[in-house]
Amino acid sequence: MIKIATIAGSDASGGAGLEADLKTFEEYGLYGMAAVTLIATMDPEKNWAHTVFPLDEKALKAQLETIFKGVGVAAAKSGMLGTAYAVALTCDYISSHKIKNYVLDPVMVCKGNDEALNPELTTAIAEQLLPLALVTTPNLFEAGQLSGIKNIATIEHMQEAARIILDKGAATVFIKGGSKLPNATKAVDLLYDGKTFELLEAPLIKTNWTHGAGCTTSAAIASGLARGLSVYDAVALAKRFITQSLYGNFALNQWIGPGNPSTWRKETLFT
Ligand code: PXL
Repeated sequence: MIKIATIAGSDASGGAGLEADLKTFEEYGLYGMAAVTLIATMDPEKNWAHTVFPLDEKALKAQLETIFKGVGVAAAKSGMLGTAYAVALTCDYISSHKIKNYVLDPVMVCKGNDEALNPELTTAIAEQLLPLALVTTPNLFEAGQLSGIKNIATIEHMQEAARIILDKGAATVFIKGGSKLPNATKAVDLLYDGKTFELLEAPLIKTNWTHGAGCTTSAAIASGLARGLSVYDAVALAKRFITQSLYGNFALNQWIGPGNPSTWRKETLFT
């Protein structure tokens, strides 16, 4: 059995965070483990406002010890870290256990919330985790924060941001969410390894129910790497996987709706 881990927050509503990661690992036929960094809850009395409850440092370290020392993994990803000690511990365990297939999802916001959760963490993530990651998967907002290019509005802006993020030590960057560029007619994402820019295209799925799409994408890339795919092949397969997942989108309530990572399996079984 190929083992894989996520270091991420728990989304009590189940669509994003480590819940999305574990569902994705399962679809790839992997044995998934999770180190919980924080628990995110949403208040139905307050328009689904998010609250974040970080786990204490000792509890996070004990989970990382269980996973990386006690079991071992073929790949890992990190998502919402939320605290400076979660960034430092992630750096410590990924580097000391020499995890080559490490995917950094530099989560800074939840969908629907415009403000970065912890702006001071952006620097810590860039300095400590970017150089360790084989693939870094910012959305447009996060690519803007990491590169200093605000208002990424064109493919050229995405390319410029990717160049700057590579200069900061990333090995490969995959900027997601070209579907959010003004007047986008396709979901175009950008992969850059310092040599070539690859545009990955998929049909634009018009829905607001995309909660967890970023988490699912980075988990799928890590899963492909765990299975021995090249970076390009892992990213290309992840792009197909997230497109399929978004075809299966649905509403959880009036505020939020996720994709469905199992759509691919159902389509294979029932169509
Ligand atoms: O989608 C970003 C995200 C990541 N991780 C957790 C979350 C969210 C958004 O809600 O709750 C735990």
